[in-house]
Amino acid sequence: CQAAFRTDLSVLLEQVGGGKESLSFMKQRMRRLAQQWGSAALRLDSTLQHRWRDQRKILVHVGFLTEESGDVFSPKVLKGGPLGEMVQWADILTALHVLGHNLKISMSVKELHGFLGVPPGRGSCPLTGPLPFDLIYTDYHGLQQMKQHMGLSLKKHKCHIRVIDTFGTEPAYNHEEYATLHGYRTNWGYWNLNARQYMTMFPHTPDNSFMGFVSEELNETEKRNIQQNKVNNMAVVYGKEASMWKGKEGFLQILHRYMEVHGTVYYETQRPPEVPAFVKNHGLLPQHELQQLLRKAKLFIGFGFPYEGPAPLEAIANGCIFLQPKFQPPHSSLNHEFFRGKPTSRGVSSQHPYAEQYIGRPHVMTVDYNNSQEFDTAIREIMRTKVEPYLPYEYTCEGMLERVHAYIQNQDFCVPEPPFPLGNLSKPLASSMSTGPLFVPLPNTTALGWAANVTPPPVWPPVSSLRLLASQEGQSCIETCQSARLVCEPAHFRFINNKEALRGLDVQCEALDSESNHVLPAFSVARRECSLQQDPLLFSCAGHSPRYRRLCPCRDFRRGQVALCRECL
Ligand code: U2F
Repeated sequence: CQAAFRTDLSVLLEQVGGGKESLSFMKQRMRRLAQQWGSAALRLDSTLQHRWRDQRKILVHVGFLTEESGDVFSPKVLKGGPLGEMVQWADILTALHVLGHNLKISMSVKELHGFLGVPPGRGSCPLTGPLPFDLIYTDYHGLQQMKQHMGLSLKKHKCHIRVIDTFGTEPAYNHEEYATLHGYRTNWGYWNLNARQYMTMFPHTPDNSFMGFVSEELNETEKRNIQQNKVNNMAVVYGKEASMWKGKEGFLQILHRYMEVHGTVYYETQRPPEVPAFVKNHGLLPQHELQQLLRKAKLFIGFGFPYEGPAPLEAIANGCIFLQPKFQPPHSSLNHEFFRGKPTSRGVSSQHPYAEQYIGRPHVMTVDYNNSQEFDTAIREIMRTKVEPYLPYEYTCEGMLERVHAYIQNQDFCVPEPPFPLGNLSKPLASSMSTGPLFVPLPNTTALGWAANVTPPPVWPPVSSLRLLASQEGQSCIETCQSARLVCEPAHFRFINNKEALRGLDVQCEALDSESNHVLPAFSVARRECSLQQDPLLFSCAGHSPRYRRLCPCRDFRRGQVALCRECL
């Protein structure tokens, strides 16, 4: 079947059902953004020139909202608890619906059974027939539930699964045996998926796929009005739960010297003691009222928690400057309670690294809060600076639709990706080496060694986007690619895991072996040793080691849409 764009959300709203606060929150959000989704759908349809898109049968099983997982989120929706996850699930459901797929939604284990065709009362019976879905979007809780109820057949069907995973899962943690042997075992990892099956909230882990969410978009008139009505000395504090304000009196005092301070902190009967009397606390607001407050405010200020939430993007989209603390050293699962047990060692360099690295000044200021002089100067600078509302394309509805469309049509983890046959690579590589030892643009697929009469399996992202670089010692491929204004592309590792790539980089190997280690392929300059990767599950952009320079498969990306290469659409 062909998937046709949908601009009406009523069927989706019905499917989501009701009752719980979390579902009402999601539905309210869907209704509020419905028009924005509709017009984005029409624009994307015309950009894609009404091209054929396969309609997929998709199951969305939201594990963390099931009673069986304890559902600790729903009761806190109106009490300052996390809403980021619900924002994202609401947007994923909407994107899949708008793209025209055949969608089933499950929020309980019973519904999950029903959709998978597991007979009632035979909970742990393996699913015998074919999987009735092309794709299943779930989370770590849902994955656990599917394992319990599908038994061994999960293994057979797991290539169809996508795991929504806010903070990301690095390959070393995902590989069960490797994680167990090398100390990467955590509460969540070890599912042996292709790491691109994990989908994150921000594009922070290129080993995973970037799913994201959307933020409110403004038209030119709204933007102008906002700029005219900005109150230069009005600040809103980021933090809807009183605990996020604990120990921040000093900063709040400095801030209050210059600005009127507003908050949206949940409270039951009286002002929480953490919130000083000079703060105008509005209590937790419904999303649209928060947007109105942000439209007036000049500054949205974070005090370090929550990490990587949606709110700073909403503030910047409404013309605020976001001020946040730098973390030196970065916070990670190795040094911070919040990240402990999460399947990643990624370091978070500030409260919101995406805002810091992808947006930056003048919309975002990241400063050392331990230096009160620096903090003070930043506030005064913010009051003087004029900014326009700004929303990166990848966080618009059109951007999210474009990305999810590209994943659905092109990512296929069910066909095995063979190691790339080594053919006559040396010629084109050797000739392009003259452009510099560390930068080798690779040629097209035929030149890469496929015989002329063999149709190569579809390669996505296309090989044309690949640029091979060597890292410095101790550097990861994430950093290496970033420093060349490229992004690490794990799907391209299989093209550079070979002798020819080493030769292309002019590496002298006295010994060449192959091992299972998440920093490979790589070479040691001191020992003149080169090692290739033996286990494709361990290909990792994140890995680094002081002893090795890594071979890095970087790729280009579209402006404002880092998930997609220039020729990816
Ligand atoms: C993040 O979760 P949070 O829910 O704490 O993230 P926030 O950035 O605070 O905001 C989520 C939404 O809450 C809304 C706001 C955002 O879209 O519009 N909101 C509101 O409706 N009313 C208010 O008064 C204030 C905010 C992150 F998303 C999660 O993945 C993490 O688990 C969590 C912890 O790091 O942080």
